[in-house]
Amino acid sequence: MALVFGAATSWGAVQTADTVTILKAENLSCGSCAVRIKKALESEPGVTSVEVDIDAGKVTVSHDGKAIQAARVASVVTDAGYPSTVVKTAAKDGSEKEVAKAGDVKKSMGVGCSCCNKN
Ligand SMILES: [Cu+2]
Repeated sequence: MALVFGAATSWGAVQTADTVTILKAENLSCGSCAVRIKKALESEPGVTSVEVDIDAGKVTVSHDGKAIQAARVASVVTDAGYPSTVVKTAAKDGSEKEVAKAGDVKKSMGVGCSCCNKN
């Protein structure tokens, strides 16, 4: 079990970030969107780091594949107001895992930040 630092989790348990999941998120257009997504994900047990690319609408999440699965990662971001689908989820050792399709992504328009909702 590897110790992974850099997580903004407060509960302090040891987590293994053995999985990287890439999401495509909609409605992502400014820095506060990125912060919102990071906060939502980092409060989930098992998530160790979150990278948000606003221009690409891409969210890269390192997480413990057992503690939280890709579909759950996508639904957390969706619930935060950014409808998301799993683009890819893979073990960090390079072996591909089956991509979990977040088939039940629900549209939650109008929940994003005010700057996004302007356009
Ligand atoms: Cu925004």
